[in-house]
Amino acid sequence: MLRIRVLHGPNLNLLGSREQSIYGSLSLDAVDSAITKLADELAVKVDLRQSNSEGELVTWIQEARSEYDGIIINPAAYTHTSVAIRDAIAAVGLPTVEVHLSNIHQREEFRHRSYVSGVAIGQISGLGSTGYLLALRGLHDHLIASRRGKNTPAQSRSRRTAKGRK
Ligand code: CA2
Repeated sequence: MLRIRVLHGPNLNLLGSREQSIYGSLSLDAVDSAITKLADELAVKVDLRQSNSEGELVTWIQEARSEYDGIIINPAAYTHTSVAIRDAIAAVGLPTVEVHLSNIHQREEFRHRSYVSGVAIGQISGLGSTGYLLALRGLHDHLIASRRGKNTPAQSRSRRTAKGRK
C-alpha cells in the first residue's frame, strides 16, 4: 500500500471561517475528509497534518523519509519564505507535490516566488480544494509508475536535469 503524508501550513486551520472568496468555503476537516475518501478509493494510506510552526513542518517532512512514499504540501505563507522547508524536502528526496488553493501567480508579486517548487515534482495552484485531490491522483500515478520503472514526465525531467540538460 502506498503511503502519503499531507501537510497543511500556517493559518489553513482557518479555512472556511473567513476569506472564503480566496480560499473557498470548505473547512480544513472537510478538505481532509475529501482527501481521505479519495485515498481509500486509491488504496493509499494518508496521514494528514496542519501546523502553524515552520519547525514542526520541517520535522514532519524529515520523519516522512522512513514511513512514507511521498508528500503533498501546501506550505501556505512559508512557500514564499522558507529555505528550511525547501531544504527538508530536498534532503528527504521523497516525491513531493506542492498545492495552493488560490492561484499564487495571479496574486501579489511576493506570492509569485515559491521556494518549494524547485524541489517538487509539480505544483497545483488555483483550483481550490480540488487541487489536493489532483495532487493525490498525480502523486499516486507517479509512485506506481516509479515502482514499475516507467517514466513519468517528472522522472524524465529530473533525469535530464541530472545530466545537465534542462
Ligand atoms: O493559496 C494557497 O493555498 C496559499 O498557500 C494560502 C496561504 C497564502 O499565504 C499563500 O500565498 C497561498 C494562506 C493560507 C491562509 O489561509 C487562510 C484561510 C482562511 C482564512 C484566512 C487564512
